[in-house]
Amino acid sequence: MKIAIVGASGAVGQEFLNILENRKDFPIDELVLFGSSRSAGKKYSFRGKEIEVKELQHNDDFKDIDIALTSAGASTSKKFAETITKYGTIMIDNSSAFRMDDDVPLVVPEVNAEDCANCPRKIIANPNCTTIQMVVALKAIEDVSHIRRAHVATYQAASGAGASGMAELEGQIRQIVEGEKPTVQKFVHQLAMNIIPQVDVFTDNGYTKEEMKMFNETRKIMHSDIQVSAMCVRIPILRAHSEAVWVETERPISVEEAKEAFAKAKGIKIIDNPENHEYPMPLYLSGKDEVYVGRIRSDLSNPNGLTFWVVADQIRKGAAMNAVQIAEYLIQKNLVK
Ligand code: 11C
Repeated sequence: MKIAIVGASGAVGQEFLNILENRKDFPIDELVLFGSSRSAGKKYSFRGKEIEVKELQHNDDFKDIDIALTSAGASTSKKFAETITKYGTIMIDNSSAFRMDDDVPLVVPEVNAEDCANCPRKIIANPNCTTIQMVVALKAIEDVSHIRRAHVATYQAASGAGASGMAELEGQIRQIVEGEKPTVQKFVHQLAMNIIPQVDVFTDNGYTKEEMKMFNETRKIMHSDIQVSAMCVRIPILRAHSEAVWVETERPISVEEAKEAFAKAKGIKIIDNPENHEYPMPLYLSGKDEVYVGRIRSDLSNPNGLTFWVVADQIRKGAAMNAVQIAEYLIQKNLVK
């Protein structure tokens, strides 16, 4: 397999390198790195070799590439999709550019891997990180009883805004300790010592784009009429997003049934021992690949309701790892050119 990473110097690009380096079973004959003119020429080591980042350009560089893992922002994805896919390369795109297009599958392998088989444009979209971790958990419950609605409040790390978001939070903490005024650039307000109830821009209905992604992407991935009402919040931690989720199912599900469903679901680990103060926390789950679920209990306000807490590393399962799992599925099912 000849694999490309587009956006190799970004936070997700670096995680692609890290995952592929350590996933020894992933069959790579050659890895090619692409980036902007700013990143071109940077070198990264991979499986004992130095690889130089090439500038992403409109040429035939993708001719022999089987799979391109792209994470360079929606405008770059739109601009280069044709160049990347024109010789049959499959583009697994981490941006929001094509997610809601009818002829582009939006895939979380634990939920709808089989949608990969139908990709006429050779583009498979990777969902938004907050959606990915929620649908892995929702799928476990959906398999027991159809979920009519979900309410979710997110606690999103600075990593969602990329390497510069993390750098801004670290910089603000340093500036506060040194008695300086924190610099605010990436986020709409100071994030250190604060929480910001806004992720991305507002839409006409009062929800943010991030919140509407959780509504629309969840329905597409799960092939469901589920209603999702989200409140997305940025909190001052570096990486791994957390979510408080309330679901209403068609028939009441007991806590025991829910625990059993989570325990046997793909990609989920349960940490749920409240008596020992054990539940998923982002500090300890950064760098992990699974979706962690805890605080599983009945919703006191709804006889058909369940509530639980979900944590996953936003850069890994929320981005790079999900895309790599899609690539592995394509290879395993012989869906590559
Ligand atoms: C955040 N979820 O935490 C966003 C980042 O649509 O891929 C990812 C945005 C996206 O800021």
